[in-house]
Amino acid sequence: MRFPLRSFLAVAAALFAATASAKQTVKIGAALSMTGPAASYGAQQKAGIQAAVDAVNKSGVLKDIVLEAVVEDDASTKEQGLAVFQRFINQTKVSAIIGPTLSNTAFATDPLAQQAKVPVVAVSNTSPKGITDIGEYIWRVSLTEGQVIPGALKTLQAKLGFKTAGVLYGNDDAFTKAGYDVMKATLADLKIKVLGEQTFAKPDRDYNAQLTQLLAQKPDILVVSALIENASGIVSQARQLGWQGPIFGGNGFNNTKLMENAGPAANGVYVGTAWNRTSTDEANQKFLALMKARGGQDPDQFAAQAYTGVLVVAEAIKQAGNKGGRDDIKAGFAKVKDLPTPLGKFSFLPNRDGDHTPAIQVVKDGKFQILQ
Ligand code: 1QQ
Repeated sequence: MRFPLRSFLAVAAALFAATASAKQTVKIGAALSMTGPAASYGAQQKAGIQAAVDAVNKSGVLKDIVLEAVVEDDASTKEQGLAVFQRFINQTKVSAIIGPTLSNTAFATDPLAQQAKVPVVAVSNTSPKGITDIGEYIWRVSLTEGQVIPGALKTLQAKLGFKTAGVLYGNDDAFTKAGYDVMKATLADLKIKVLGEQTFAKPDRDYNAQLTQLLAQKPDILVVSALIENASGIVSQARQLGWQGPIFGGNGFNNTKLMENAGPAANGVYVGTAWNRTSTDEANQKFLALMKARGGQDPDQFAAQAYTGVLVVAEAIKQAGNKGGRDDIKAGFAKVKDLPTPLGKFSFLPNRDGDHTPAIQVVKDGKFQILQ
């Protein structure tokens, strides 16, 4: 029997259409601080997420699934974070949410996602308690202050030999307070005497009164829990007051804005970090090369963690048998094991927090350098 060309073309076109329509878009909502006090973390996170989405789509690892990142500004506030989560859950109908940037916002938003059964991947929340405790839909890539600070302070004490400390922290933010709790407990464990403690709030820009009080006690080290805008002001003003000693900062300091704002005053700042930028692991080298090729600012820990968040969602989809529904992704997270990422081989702990090796960095010659 002769098969007319016209029928052949019709069948081919139908087949093509079927294949083309088999492509399925999986939306990931990214609630990031693009404005407000956490905006410079958000900029890094957005760059990391977009790079990862493009890399995953280009790799073809998810076969017919195409990832799409929908980025919305949580404005560094609980109120805006809640509005964004509501939109993601009910209107954009995302399969998973990455964010929000601040722990302070996550405590308000994540219960909403938990209730709606939408999986969340925290990529920058480091408050040790309470985040993944919200429920089984809440997972976290970012190491907590409890996973980073004790080891970092111990190593630094052995290196620098400090015996006393002055402590300064923000008392109006869930993360800065939680970081302070970890710092205080660690200093006590290491028998480092706290000579004074001072506080500030996010809108503050003048820390001279608190710093003058602390420096008058002549501590060996200044220990600070702050978000980036406060952190860089504190560092500048401490140096202006003549402080030449070490400053140890919590996770809020892990942002390139520190050197941009504080300039040479940032030299001698030490921070525990979840990202070892000098790692020669293939996944890290690929990340660095990709970010460089895309241009824009030099990536920092926040970019690396956000990039990793997307890789983890992609791996969960793969582990779920290439299915991108909300419950598929949640079930897939439990199967992520030793995934190669810029942060190292990544797995989740049974409590859904992340598990990989941290590092310590110091600002030297105006740059973050990994302490060997
Ligand atoms: C938190 C943090 C901030 C410093 C990062 C955005 O770690 O809010 O948990």
